[in-house]
Amino acid sequence: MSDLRVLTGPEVEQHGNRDSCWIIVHEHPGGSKIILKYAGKDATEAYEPIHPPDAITTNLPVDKHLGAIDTSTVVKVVKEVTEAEKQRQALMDARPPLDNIINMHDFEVVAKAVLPEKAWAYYSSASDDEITIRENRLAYQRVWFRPRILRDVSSVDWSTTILGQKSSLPVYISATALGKLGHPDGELCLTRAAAKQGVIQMIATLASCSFDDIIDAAAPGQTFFLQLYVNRDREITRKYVQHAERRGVKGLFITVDAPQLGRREKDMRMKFVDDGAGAKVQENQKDVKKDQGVARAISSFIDPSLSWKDIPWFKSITKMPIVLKGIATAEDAILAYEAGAQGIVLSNHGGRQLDTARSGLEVLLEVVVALRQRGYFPNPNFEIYVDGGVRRASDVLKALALGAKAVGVGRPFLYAFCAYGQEGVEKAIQIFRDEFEMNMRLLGAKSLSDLEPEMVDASALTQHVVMVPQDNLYQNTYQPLAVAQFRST
Ligand code: PPY
Repeated sequence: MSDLRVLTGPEVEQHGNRDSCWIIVHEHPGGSKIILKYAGKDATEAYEPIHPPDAITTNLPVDKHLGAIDTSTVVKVVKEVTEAEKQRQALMDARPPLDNIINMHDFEVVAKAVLPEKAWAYYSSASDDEITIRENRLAYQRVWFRPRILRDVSSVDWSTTILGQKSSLPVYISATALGKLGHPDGELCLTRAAAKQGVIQMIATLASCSFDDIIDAAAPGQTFFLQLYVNRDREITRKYVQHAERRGVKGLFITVDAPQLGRREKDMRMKFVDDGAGAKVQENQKDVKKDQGVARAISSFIDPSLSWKDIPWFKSITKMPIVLKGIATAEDAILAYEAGAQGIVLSNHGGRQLDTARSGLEVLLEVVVALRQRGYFPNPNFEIYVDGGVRRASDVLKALALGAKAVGVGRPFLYAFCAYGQEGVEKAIQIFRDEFEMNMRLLGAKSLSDLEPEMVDASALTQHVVMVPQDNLYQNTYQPLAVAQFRST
């Protein structure tokens, strides 16, 4: 780069059109329309949340870098502060104090209020009619406890290992993308909190912070897993995986439920607002790229041809344990075991992929039966994880009683840092701890190894329509539970 010349703002402005388009930011897969929107201008602010800092140096050939910019000559695009933005800032200032946050739902309420509309739409959205995302919660409510008593629960221990790595909780921070849409420090909030609390973080391929920035921020000995989207260009994937291994990542979680990204309509509608009327989603293939929301616009690198035949290749390029993330049937759980995976995540991608796919918790029932029948379960070298809809330690205990080794939690930690930064994530983990202590005592489990299928009644789990008589007491007399309160503005 040193022999490149220094450009000036006016010089860049000359190239603000389709024929000659230069932009300033610290092959664009999101299509040309978004580039043209910033043609001849400083695009850094829009660029940063959705591209890790090394995206350009990694992906753009050196001869395509035009040069360094003399920033004193650049006219900043003055961003208009909208009413919505002012209101959002006011709500941010009036957030409930962190001490008043007592459960995961509270984080979500605050995040919804303080996040920019686009970020909330991207994070909270799920596919199609959002039936699966709701089912992820409901599934836990169809499982009831069968608690045991008189077991001397004066001390209870909820620590465990996940893929052989120590974890202070049977919970890991699952991968969520684009963290800087919601907080300037992005995923580093998770890294710092995880270090303090002894929790494992799964780094997302599409994190806003670069992989190296995250690892560089780690405490000595801190454990990470890597979530992998497999690139059409396998060389890029090979380098990425091997780099992660060299930097000490302890498990490779290959996402297998996203050959194409689900249609998340909340996210897609945001694009309408931003790009003006007339944009039509998927009216024809050409339109798709530019009007499909934050997520789909940047997903074209993901390889839809990924298949079981690729698993031996992954095993040949890394010694990290391989876990397939996004298994949804007993049939595929068996194939994963037989392919030599060291684990599976029963997941529907937070309800963001195939709508009306079943909850991971429900899938767990058939997976355990099928693996057991073949002598594949229990097996210390093959672990089953579940994610989606977990909001309470009681949810985790249900999954563990039914055979899971640990659960992944994504959105709650994301919302915690969007609302309160690193401290929010630490508080979220502390809430889980408090809930584990109480629930394990009440369930009669001194340690996680005491959990067994007999401690839950999951007989209604596979029944998707459960008749419940109307409860007049609940509907007419009960006082609804309160949520965290904002201070008056
Ligand atoms: C998701 O949004 O569900 C993801 O897994 C992350 C993502 C983000 C953008 C493109 C593809 C996937």
